[in-house]
Amino acid sequence: MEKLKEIVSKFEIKGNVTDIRPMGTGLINDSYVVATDGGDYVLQRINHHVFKNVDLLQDNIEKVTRHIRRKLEERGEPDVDRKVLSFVGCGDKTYYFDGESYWRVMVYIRDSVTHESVTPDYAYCAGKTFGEFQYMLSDMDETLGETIPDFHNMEFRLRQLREAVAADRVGRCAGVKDIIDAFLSYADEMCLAERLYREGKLPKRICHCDTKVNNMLFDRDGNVLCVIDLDTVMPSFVFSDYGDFLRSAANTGLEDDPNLDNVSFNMEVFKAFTKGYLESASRFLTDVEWDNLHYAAALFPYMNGVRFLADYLDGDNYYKTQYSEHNLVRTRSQFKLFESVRSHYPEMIDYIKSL
Ligand code: GN1
Ligand code: MG
Repeated sequence: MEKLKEIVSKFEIKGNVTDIRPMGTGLINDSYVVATDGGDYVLQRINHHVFKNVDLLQDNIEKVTRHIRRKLEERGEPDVDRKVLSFVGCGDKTYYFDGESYWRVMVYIRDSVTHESVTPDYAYCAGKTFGEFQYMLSDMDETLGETIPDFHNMEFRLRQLREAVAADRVGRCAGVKDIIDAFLSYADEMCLAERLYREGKLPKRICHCDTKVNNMLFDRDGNVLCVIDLDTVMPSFVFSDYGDFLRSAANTGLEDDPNLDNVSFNMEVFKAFTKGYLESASRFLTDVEWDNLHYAAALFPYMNGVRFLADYLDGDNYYKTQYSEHNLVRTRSQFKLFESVRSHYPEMIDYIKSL
C-alpha cells in the first residue's frame, strides 16, 4: 500500500489517498482502485513483457480517447466524462516508470459496473456500442502503432504453437497430443482472414482487439457507458471485435470452465449481439466482412485456444494462472466452444442473411 501510494503521488490527482485495493480479473495487467477524498481513480501496472513499447501504447490510447471525446462532444452527448476514459498526467506523460514497472492512472468512472456474462438485452446494447466504437474511429487521421505486432494474426499464432510443440520446453507435449492435433486439424480453415487480406479482399480497420464482455462499463440500469482496456486498440480485421465479444459473452460456461458440459454457444446472445452490431456497423462493413461473421465467431475461441495451449507448452509465461493446469483447462474449454460455434454455422448464416 505504501509503495502504491508513493506511485500514485507521482500523478496529478486531486485529493488525498484514503485507500488502494485490487480490482478486476484481467490476465495481463494489475489494476487497483484508488480512493481519495477528491474522487476515485484506477491505478494500473502495465505488463511491459507483453506491451514492450509503453510510450507507443500510451500514445495510441491518448489519440483514441481524444478522438472519441471530440466525437461525443460534437454530437452533444451528455455526461461525456463517463463515456470515454481520461488519463491523469505525470509530467509531460501519462505513465510513470519506477525503474522496474510502468504505471498509469485514469479517472474511475463513477457508478459503473462490469459484468462477466450478459443477457440478450445487454448483448444487443454491447453490439451497438462496439459497432459505434469502430465507426467513430473509422475517420481517425492519425495512425496507430501495433502495440503487439501480429496480435490477431492466426497464421502467426499457429506458428507460435508449432514452435512450442517443437521445443517442448517443459515436457508437456506428450500428455496433450490429442488437443494439439485437434487444433492443428483446423489450421487451414481458420487462416481464412489472412488469405482474404493478402488477396486484397479484406481491409484492416482500427479495432479494439480485446472486446471481452468485462471490458465494457455499464451503468446501474444496464446501459453501456464506455469501452475500456484500450491497450490493444490497433489496426485489425473487424472480426476481432465481433468475434471476441461472442467468445466471452455467448459462452454458456466459463473461459476456464473445468466442466466442458457447461460450455456451449448461446444462440440467443449471438442473435441479439449480431443485431445490435449490424445496426451500427452496417454503415461501413463490406460484403466480405458481413458474409464471414460466423467464421469470426469461431475464430476467437480457436485463436485463444491456440494461444493458451502454446503458453501451456511453453511453461505458462504469458497469462496469469491460478494452478498448474490452468492454461490447459482454458485450452480445452475454448476448443469445446469453437466446436459448438461451428455446429451452429448453418443457423448463424441464415440469421445474418436475414438482417
Ligand atoms: C487477455 O488482459 P485481458 O485479460 O483483458 C489478452 C487477450 C485475451 C484474453 C483472454 C494483451 O486480456 O488477448 O483474449 O486475455 N490480452 C493480451 O481472456 O494478450
Ligand atoms: Mg480486461
